[in-house]
Amino acid sequence: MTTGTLITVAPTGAESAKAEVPALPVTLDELLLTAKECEALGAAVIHVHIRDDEARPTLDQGRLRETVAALREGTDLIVQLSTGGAVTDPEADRLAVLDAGPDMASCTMGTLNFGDDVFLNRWEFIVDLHTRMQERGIVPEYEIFDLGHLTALQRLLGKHGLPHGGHVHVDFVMGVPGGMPGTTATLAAAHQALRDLPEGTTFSATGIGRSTIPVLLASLSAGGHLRVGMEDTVTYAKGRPVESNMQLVARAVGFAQLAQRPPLTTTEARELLGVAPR
Ligand code: KMH
Ligand code: ZN
Repeated sequence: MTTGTLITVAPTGAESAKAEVPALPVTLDELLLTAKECEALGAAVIHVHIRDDEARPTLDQGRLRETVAALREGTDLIVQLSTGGAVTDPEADRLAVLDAGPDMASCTMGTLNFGDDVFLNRWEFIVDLHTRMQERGIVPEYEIFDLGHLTALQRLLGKHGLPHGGHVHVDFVMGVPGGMPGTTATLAAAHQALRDLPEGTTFSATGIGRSTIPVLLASLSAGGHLRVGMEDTVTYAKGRPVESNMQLVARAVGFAQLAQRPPLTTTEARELLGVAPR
């Protein structure tokens, strides 16, 4: 049954520089304001990367804890921390992200070329992330950058069991140079491949850069959910930089309403994803 639309905002990421994208939220105050405004517009989940005082990506444990606490205090959003971090982050720091106690965390299902870099996700590291999240009651979002990552997920669940909460939710991250392209045909193939995963598995999708709108439309039409934000998209339209994450969330909400699949509330999103109520 097609339900409303889960909208995740990914406001910051690790790839864009504040100097080049001044609207990027990099301080805790900027992140919190963005979170509150995106929640008011219809976002239910926030996918969080944090920055240091020089606006560089960091996985500093104190900052992560402070960020989780501030988002919980100031919003009802489901707080999803990135364990992907930046391509330069060591595995130990990425695993330690879970110590900050988020509601959810990302878990990328394989290694891929990432532009000129390599985003390393060894099998043992994926297993560590998955099993630690099971032990700690953190709900994973499995990040799928390529179709083979779905096969890896099938293997992971077969060997190590369902995630905490029992529900499987994946996010198709499309259009990364080195990953699957952000096209309707590829989204349809990825959607088809979900039949090999547990019944009831849900998906979101996000398209990097100019694949943003095709992926958004394809996901809505296939019964999927949406991730939007400046982690993935810094150009709103040809020649027009994104002004804020709110602009991207507002556009996603508009498309979801047109599709007669209005945004899920945070309570509905918790039910869908198997995240415990606050
Ligand atoms: N920044 C990328 C290297 C995630 O957040 O889990 C990884 C990424 C995926 O963004
Ligand atoms: Zn991310």
